[in-house]
Amino acid sequence: MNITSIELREIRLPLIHFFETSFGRTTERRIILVRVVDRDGADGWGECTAGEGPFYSDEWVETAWPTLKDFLAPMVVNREVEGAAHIYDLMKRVRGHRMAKAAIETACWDLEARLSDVPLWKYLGGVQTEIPCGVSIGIQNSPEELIEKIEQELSAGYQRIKIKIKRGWDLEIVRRVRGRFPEIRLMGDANSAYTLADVPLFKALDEFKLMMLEQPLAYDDIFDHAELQKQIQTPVCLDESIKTPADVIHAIDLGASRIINVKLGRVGGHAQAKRVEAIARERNIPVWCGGMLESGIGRAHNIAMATLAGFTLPGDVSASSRYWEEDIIEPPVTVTPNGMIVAPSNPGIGFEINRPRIDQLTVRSAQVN
Ligand code: OSB
Ligand code: MG
Repeated sequence: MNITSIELREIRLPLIHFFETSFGRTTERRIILVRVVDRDGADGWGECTAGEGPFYSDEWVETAWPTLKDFLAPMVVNREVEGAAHIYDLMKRVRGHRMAKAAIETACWDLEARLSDVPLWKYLGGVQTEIPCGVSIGIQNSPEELIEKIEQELSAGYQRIKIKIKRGWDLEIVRRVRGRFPEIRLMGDANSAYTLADVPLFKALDEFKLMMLEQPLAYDDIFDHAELQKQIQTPVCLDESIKTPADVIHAIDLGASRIINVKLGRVGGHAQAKRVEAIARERNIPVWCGGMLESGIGRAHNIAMATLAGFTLPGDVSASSRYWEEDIIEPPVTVTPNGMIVAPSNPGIGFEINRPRIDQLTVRSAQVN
């Protein structure tokens, strides 16, 4: 593989409905897209999952853009490498910035799979021809609106409901939702809103038989989560804290995470995600694919990753129509009436890139040769 040029774009894409977590509300996405081109003009696409501000992670759009343009893309362009599996290592001298790295790395996998004429999910070693889907429902303006949203998603077929929790939107909300839906697969995601001083709250939540509690404590913590897990029945699932394969080993061995949320951007791309999945699978820890309100390109990469054998639980990857008036891929991602996404059969990410739409949405672009 020899990438001769890397094209960056930032697009703006308004969400159909705002998305609110314990760290804030998003109404419009700013998304960096990466297109890698080889010397024969073949291309591949990736998406940077960095958000609009440094809240979910320290990486955000305005750190990712110059890091991609001035450091990462120049490390990859015009270098002869064995293949996409080695791209992450080319960028090793840059510390952190995994979401930016993943944008380039995943684009290279798309290119390589396309050139091999194989769907990316198969190329990565995926084994599941369809993946089970859940939804992540943000904090709403009222409990009634939340209940209504859950009803909608259940009737669309989604297999698991995740609700966001924060101080003041936790125990009573869960009690209400559980009262209305006694049997559903339900979980809560705190996005680091709490500390170990809140153990009594988590003990009280045990009664509601949540599938898991996602990232209750600090975004960079593993140790305290192990302490919390000793004191509650509900399985703890780490999201923000898992950035490297070593983090997964530490979290599992400490008893801090009985389930793991894998996000392609957070761990630095497909090669790292494969390592994370393998480590968890060897230790019988189920994983699932998290979401970052991705456009179709990131969504397609998530689908490919989620076909790996260890992804046994429904993830946060759902239909394009839940997010966008019109996606940037064709066809948009759809979900079957029983809550599955069928892995695509076309080469690479398996969806067409809607170039005119991307051009229309672009607010800045750059090219590295
Ligand atoms: O914590 O999983 C999270 C979105 C943005 C940042 C963090 C998270 C999320 C989600 C949304 O939960 C998942 C999705 O629908 O893409
Ligand atoms: Mg989360």
